[in-house]
Amino acid sequence: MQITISSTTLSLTKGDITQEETDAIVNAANSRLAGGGGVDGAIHRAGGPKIIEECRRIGGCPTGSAVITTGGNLKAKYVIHTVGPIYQDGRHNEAKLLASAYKSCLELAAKKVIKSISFPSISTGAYGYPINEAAEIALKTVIDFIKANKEKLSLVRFVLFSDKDFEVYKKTLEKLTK
Ligand code: AR6
Repeated sequence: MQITISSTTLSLTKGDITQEETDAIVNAANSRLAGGGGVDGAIHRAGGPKIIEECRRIGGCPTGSAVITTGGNLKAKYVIHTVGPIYQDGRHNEAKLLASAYKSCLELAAKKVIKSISFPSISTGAYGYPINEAAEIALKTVIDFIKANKEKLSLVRFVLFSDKDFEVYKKTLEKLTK
């Protein structure tokens, strides 16, 4: 599924983010940038040791922020590492921190003149964020950024790992844009 907003294409796809050919892919990292399971593990396995070496030099990333490294052996030139919130009960600033994670990635991309970027569904795996709520925050944040920063990005992709996650994002995007 794809739509165009102020000359930026926003697309949703099911797949493996490590295979993306956008300028940058986003990693759902932890605040120590230490690597881990899920999409983080997949990106480091596919991208090779250069990425973790740069992560070690950077040292860490607070929740809701983002940092950038090489894409190593990936097709993407860069990996933008962000840290989403660990979901507790929804009353610990989770929504704001999740929006901030997406926004920080988009701002960093714009600053680096990155034209295309792929996101996974941040915080909805090991960090336990309910996917319906997370999808709405993710898509709203991206749409607001695109509208406020015309011409900066040509393509924003969400790469969802399961049919179920894809369906949730698709329904949410339809609801937000109808
Ligand atoms: N491509 C796209 N999406 C993927 C891939 C992939 N190759 N692999 C998994 N996903 P998670 P989090 C999906 O747990 O919740 C790590 O250990 C997955 O199905 O990767 O932000 C870090 O080091 C889910 O929908 O990230 C942190 O400690 C989504 O990516 C912690 O997990 C996010 O799940 C971060 O947890």
